[in-house]
Amino acid sequence: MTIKKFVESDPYPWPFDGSLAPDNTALIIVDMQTDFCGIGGYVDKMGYDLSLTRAPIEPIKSVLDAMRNAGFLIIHTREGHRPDLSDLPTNKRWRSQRIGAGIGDEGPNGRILVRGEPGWEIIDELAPLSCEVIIDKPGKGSFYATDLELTLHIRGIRNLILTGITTDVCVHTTMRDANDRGFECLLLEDCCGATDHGNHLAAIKMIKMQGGVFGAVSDSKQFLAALDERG
Ligand code: C5J
Repeated sequence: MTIKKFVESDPYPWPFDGSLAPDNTALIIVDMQTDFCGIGGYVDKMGYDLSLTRAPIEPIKSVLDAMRNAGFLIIHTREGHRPDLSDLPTNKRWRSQRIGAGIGDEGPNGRILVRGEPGWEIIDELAPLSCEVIIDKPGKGSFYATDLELTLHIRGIRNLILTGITTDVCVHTTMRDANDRGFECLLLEDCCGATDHGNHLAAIKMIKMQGGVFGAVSDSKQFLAALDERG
């Protein structure tokens, strides 16, 4: 007999068929890097309120600890570019310079959004373990120009729990791309944050349209309660 497990979520109990287990589900933590939530990083230099992108740190940590203990696959992503900037589109660089946070330029945490620089590293609170997967991506989505899809298929993953920053940009792009590839997606809203709270709320609302057009939305408490149920 298969025991079905659902997370209380909106607009439907997730996953759709109740098949939720460590061998078919992964946690994705998107871009919890100093450049997006640390002092002197890319988001800080653009003048946004860091408390919005730091708010998900503790909720993510609680989900990360529980999923690590239960043996789920953990995936971290990092947005960033090669030191020679050969993978940085000219218009992306131009726009970032225009707003005072030029990608590739020197900042308080080294060169902004450049691989290997201190600002590009994942924050200590959520540091990956050596056994965990890290996906380096040059864009907003985690599938574009990466081996994420191959990694998920090899591990037999069908369900994705989405967390990280920012809700409306990299998390949303990743969720949309995952949904189009047939993955069953759940976004945990307190485990995400945006540079504008209105955009965070709008991004969450968009997911719930059309019966769950990109998947479903829940939070860390409901997710942890579902993990606890029946072990
Ligand atoms: C952005 C991201 N917002 N991680 N990146 O540029 O969402």
